[in-house]
Amino acid sequence: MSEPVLLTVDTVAGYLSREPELAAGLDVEGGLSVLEVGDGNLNLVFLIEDAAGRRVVLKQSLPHVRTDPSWPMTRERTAREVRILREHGRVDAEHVPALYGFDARNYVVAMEDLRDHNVWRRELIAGRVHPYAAEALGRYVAKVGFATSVFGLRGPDKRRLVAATVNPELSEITEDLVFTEPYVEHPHNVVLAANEADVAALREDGSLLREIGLAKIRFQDDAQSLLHGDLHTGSVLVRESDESVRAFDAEFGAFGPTGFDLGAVWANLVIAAARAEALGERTRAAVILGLPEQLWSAFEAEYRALWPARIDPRVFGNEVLEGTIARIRSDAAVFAGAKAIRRVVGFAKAADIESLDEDRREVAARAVLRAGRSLAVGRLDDDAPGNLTAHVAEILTTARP
Ligand code: SR1
Ligand code: MG
Repeated sequence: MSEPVLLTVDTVAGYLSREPELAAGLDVEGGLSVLEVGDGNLNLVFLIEDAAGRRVVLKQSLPHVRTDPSWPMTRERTAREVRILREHGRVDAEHVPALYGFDARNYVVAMEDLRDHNVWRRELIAGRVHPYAAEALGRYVAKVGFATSVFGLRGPDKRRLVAATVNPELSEITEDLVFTEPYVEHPHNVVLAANEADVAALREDGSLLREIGLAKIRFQDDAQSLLHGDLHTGSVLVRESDESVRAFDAEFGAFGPTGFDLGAVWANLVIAAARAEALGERTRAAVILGLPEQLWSAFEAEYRALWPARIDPRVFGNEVLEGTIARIRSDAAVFAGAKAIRRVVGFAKAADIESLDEDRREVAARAVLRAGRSLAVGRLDDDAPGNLTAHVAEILTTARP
């Protein structure tokens, strides 16, 4: 058996000639234009167009972290992403890219070209908020969260799906990067000298460490629903003309607590708001800070609307719905806190903060760390997203340069 090929811009056309089922109807022989646009931490991404303007995307995993070749990474993650795409697409095709095919030998997935969309994080950085995306993501998380939970799957079906979607290596990365490394000395952690005291304060905060430790256990133990697993604003594509919103890059997907995906969106909106505040764009910061509430409201409304279709209403009465919603709300807040803090302290920082000049970066980083703490711990007193947002807003404005 030959080694898997590693695609380049120059070899994509030949590869598609040999793998016509991945070409998704493109006329390969008539000539292709190929661009490599991967800008995440892990993969190659090729945008391909034929002479007639038909398009497809190929995504191929590298055997290591793209931004750190000394860090090996299982290529099986592509098969796992394909499985998530398939499951999520079955439930909510509107909010994920269409899947065209998968070459398991070479770890290449063919999917819908969404170049007429933009990455939400880049848009937020450029000052374009796309507020409709929060509500769309709330509905997406509710639909897949419900359909892949015990409310949407019979016990044996759910257990089979849990077994088929385990993602040990990438889940461990999340365990380490989100819940452990920011709280210990680790070479992945880099902050401005001026923020070192802020990080030290977090590490001495017993209440925060308790919540982060317990949240890590929930992430590890709880198989509530099939998560996207990395739903930050860089994993979301938006198109203003028809308010299209797509979650992509689900290679970290696995079963976990439903609130984890909501928390990822929430954290990255706090980060975007901290950037806007640091730049003195207060109105925009306020608009962005209002989005987690819209995310939550859309999630809750959709989840409640799906409730009558649940499996086994004999046992799952309305009080179970209330308990489940309360649990997801509380989880979303602590995961938001953890995910906000990790993007400032550890590996894979947020461009929203990193692209600021040093003075503003210091202020924004401090604000995000304090906001993250407030989300993780403050929710114990009051986990209403609106009230938590008010606390976060206060923290961001107090930290103004
Ligand atoms: C080595 S992967 C680093 C990070 O990039 C992804 O976006 C995930 O968030 C992961 O933690
Ligand atoms: Mg990614």
